Amino acid sequence: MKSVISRRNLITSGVAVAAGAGVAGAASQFGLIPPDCGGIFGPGETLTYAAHRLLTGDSLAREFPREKISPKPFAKGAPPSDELFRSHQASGFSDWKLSVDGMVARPVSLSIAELKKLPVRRQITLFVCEEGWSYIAEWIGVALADVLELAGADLKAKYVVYATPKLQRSRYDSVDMAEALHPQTFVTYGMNASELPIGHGGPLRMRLPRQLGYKNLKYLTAITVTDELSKYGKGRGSSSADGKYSWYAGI
Ligand SMILES: Nc1nc2c(c(=O)[nH]1)N[C@H]1C(S)=C(S)[C@@H](COP(=O)(O)O)O[C@H]1N2
Ligand SMILES: [Mo]
Repeated sequence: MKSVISRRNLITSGVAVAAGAGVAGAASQFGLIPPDCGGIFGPGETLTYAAHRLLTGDSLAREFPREKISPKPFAKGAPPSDELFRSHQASGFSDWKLSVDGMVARPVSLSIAELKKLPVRRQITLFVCEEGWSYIAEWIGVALADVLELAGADLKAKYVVYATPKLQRSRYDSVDMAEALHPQTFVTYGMNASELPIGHGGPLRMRLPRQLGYKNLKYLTAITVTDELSKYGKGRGSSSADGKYSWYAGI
């Protein structure tokens, strides 16, 4: 365990950097400019992202003991009603694939069975929706870092985009490479000791316990490593940010 002192030093130095150079100056110095930095809320978005990154760095989301798992986690929204999704469901998702491409040495397309061969990771963490509800659950899957390593991703790339391109109500989102490589950033296929329920994004879902619910994309089928977000949607790095939400949703 790191001592409280070192964390405090980290925070103090973060504050010093922020105060000394101004958060905006530090933001550009450290490349902490979010893709939704334009528009009237842009400066605020940059301030939040840069300040949060400088202050919290690689901190871990709190993990809970098993007895804290919520007995009835809330599953938001209906599962996809597409023909394609239903046919996958009918075949037990045996043909579900996760593609990994972009700035990678070896583009891959992985089945759930193949993902299950990678080291299994577990976390019992709080899931928080921006609408004000939350629950604690155990999430089981693989580290996104391990998936990126398998594909030989260029770790100097800026972003990892993740999406559901084949579904009718297609969504995409992205994180910076630091968040993608964070040890608690998982591609999950299990929840609370069973398969990931469809209501919670089964068969495959991105889990980022340091970010609000909407970044935790359900029905994941595609991952792309890239330096450039402008070609996705409206270029703000996320379907949510193309709407009214922030690209960075750190909690
Ligand atoms: N594909 C997809 N992923 C999604 C959503 C969605 O509508 N579609 N909703 C998001 C929002 S706003 C929240 S709060 C969480 C809800 O996750 P839960 O139903 O497992 O609690 O999923 C997120 N991921
Ligand atoms: Mo949400």
